[in-house]
Amino acid sequence: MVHESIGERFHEWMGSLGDGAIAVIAHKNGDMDTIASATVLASMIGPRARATGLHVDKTSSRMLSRTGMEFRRMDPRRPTLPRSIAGVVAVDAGGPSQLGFPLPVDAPLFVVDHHANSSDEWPAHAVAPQGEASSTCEMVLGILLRSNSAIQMAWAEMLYAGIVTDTGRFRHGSPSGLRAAARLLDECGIDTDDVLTTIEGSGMPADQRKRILRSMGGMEIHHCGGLLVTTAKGGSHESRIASSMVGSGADASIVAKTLDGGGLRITTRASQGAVRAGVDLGEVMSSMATTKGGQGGGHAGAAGWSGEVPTSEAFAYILASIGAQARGTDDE
Ligand SMILES: [Mn+2]
Repeated sequence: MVHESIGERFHEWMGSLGDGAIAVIAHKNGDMDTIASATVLASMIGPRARATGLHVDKTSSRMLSRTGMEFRRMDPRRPTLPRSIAGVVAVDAGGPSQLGFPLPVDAPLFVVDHHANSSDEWPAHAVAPQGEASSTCEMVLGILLRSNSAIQMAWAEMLYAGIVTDTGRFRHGSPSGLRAAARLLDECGIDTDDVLTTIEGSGMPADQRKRILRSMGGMEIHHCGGLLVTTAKGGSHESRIASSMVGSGADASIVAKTLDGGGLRITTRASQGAVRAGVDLGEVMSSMATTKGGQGGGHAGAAGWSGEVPTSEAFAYILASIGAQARGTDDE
C-alpha cells in the first residue's frame, strides 16, 4: 500500500547496473524531502552510493546533524560526480533542470519523484515510475520496504521529517502521508515530538521575521474568478510568505523574488478549497515556462517558476491563469 511497486522497479534497476559508484542526487533547493530521500536511499544502497547535491536548507541541515546521515555538498562553481559512475538516482526533482547541473549523458538514470507537473523532461533512457504521493520520502519508504534492510532509526527520522514538511504538517496529501508516517512508527518507535522540535528549530532571528512581515504588509489583493489571490514581493523565505497569506485567508498567493544573479523566482500556494475549485498551480507554472521561458512546475496547491520576466508581467500571467482555472474557462 505504501508505494511498494516503485520498490520492485528500483531493485530491478539496481540489479541491471555495472560496477562503480552510484550518485543519489537531491534537487538544487535542498529541501527536507529531497535531502531525506537522497541520504536514506544512499545509505540503504551502501558504500558504493553517495547522497549529493548543490544545497542543504536549514531544516535539513538540522536533521542531518541530529541523525548523522551523510550528504556531500557540491562546490556550486564546479559541481562534479565521480568519474566512473554506474548509475544516477535523482530524487524529488520534476526534471533535469531542478538538479542545477548537467548529468552525465549516458549514465543509467532512475528518478524517484512525486511532482505532477514539470516544464522539462528526463532523457528517454530514464526510469521514472509515476506515483501519487504527498512526498518523495513516501516513495523511498516503498523502496525500503521492498529491500532486505531493516529500517534504521536515522532513516525513519529523516523520512518522517520529509513527510511532515512536504505535506505542510499533514495539511495536504494527508491520507498517503499519514499512512506512510504510521508505517514508519510501526517499523521504528521514533519520538515524533522530538523530531518536530528539531524540524522547527529555535525560530528565526528577529530581522528575518521583520522582513517576512514587511513583505506581507506590501501585498496586493486581486479578485480572480471569484477567488481572492494575493501578490507580494519577498526578499527571502518566499514559501513562508506565500503559505502565511493562504493561512490568513487568501485562496491563492503569489510571491516574487528578484534573484541576485538577475532573473525572477516565483513561489505560489493555493488553499484546498481553491484546488477543489479547479486551480492547479503546477499546471500554471509549467505553462508559464512554455509561453514565457524559464523553468516551472510543482503541485496543484504549491508550485514555482524561475526565469527572466518582469515581476508585473509574471503576476499578470499567473493571475489570469488562476482566474481562468477557477472559472473553468482554461482550455483543458
Ligand atoms: Mn517533495
